[in-house]
Amino acid sequence: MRIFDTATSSVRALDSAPTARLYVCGITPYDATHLGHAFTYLTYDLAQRVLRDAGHTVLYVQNVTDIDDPLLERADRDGLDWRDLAAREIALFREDMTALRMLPPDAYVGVVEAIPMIVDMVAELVDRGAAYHVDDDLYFSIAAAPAFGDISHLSRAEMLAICTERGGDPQRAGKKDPLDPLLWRAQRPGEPSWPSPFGPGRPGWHIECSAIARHHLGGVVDIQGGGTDLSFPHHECSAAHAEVAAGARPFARSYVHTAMVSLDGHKMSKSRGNLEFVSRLRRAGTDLAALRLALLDHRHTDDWEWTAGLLADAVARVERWRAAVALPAGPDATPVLATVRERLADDLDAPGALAAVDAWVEAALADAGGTDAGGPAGTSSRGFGGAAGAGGEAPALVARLVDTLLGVDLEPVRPRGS
Ligand code: 5CA
Ligand code: ZN
Repeated sequence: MRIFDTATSSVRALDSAPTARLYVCGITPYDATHLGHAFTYLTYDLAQRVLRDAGHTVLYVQNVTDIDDPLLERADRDGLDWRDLAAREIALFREDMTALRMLPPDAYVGVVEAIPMIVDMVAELVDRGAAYHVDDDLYFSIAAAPAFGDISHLSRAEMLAICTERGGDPQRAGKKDPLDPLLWRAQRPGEPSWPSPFGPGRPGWHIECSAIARHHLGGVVDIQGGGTDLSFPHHECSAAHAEVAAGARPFARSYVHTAMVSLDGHKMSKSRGNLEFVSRLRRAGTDLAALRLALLDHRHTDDWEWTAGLLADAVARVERWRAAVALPAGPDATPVLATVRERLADDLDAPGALAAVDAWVEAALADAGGTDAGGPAGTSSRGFGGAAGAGGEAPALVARLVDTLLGVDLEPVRPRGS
């Protein structure tokens, strides 16, 4: 499998070791899952499917930022306990991911439960001389990380501008370098805190991912994933923490960043409020196989804009797919299986994979409209139970490959309550 790596700006082969390690940055649970989140998690769901199909064991870890400024601010605004807000949004996220048939991570780890391992890692960075105090807060010195900047390749001016936008504090007095990120934030009045050798407080953002990835995956991760908005400063800083603590590079072999989904001309974001929620679409009775197809019809490397028209098109598409796999027979499906595998292995070209299924569906429907729905004798299809790919076996093979490789269930939609 080949995938686009931000650090080298190139499509690279993933390491072909038997076990593939994926670390994907999870949500900050202060609001519901929107389609941008869903598109990001779909990227790694597909990566997992392709790797498993190729025979790899996949170890997939995702965090959840269940303590951070935006969560405390929202809880305060809405008069909620931050723990209740996080628990509610995490439960909704998990329902949304299940409804979209995302393969779950092997470990889904909250920051609160990970505080001991985070404290250990901060202590290591202190021991290595990579941390310093500003008042009672602890900062990481990027000067200790010679490779800092090698993932996102931004100019210093760009880094400074983006850092302010994405939770950094370059203007704070007393820092050695304005870009130095916070490792441990000393307790402020009214804020939750945990005890530590550096005083009561809570972790900075980036160290959570370094510590959780190291604890649950060990060694070098194959893919560090998230949206493009995480490449800087988040992934740059968490890789720097991990590399300095380990005294070895790299933290990840590939840094994979999913492009942004927008709505009304702007990146869909909780802070801006231009959102389409998975849960709203679910409540509206949306066909979730169609929703998944609508997301799949975009490359993970291209930004795109959500519109209701995309969903309508996907509904029409999935209806044709369902009609075709319900036929008693169809054209040989083994080439479709080969093409879908080949397209997905090529930097997760999901739209290319969908086009291959479309071609089979149209041929099957055209054949069914004619006289002879049969085909030549089947050939065996690796990994799909030795199912023959042609004639009467073909529709079942297509349904299975669409289910397994694309995660789209083509069972007829049953009316609610039955
Ligand atoms: N908790 C941190 C990561 S440690 C965080 O960024 N949380 S988040 O809730 O803001 O985002 C969760 C994931 O969704 C991130 O990978 C982010 O890059 C991705 N994401 C957010 N908005 C969009 C969007 N509009 N399009 C695509 N992906 C998005
Ligand atoms: Zn993260």
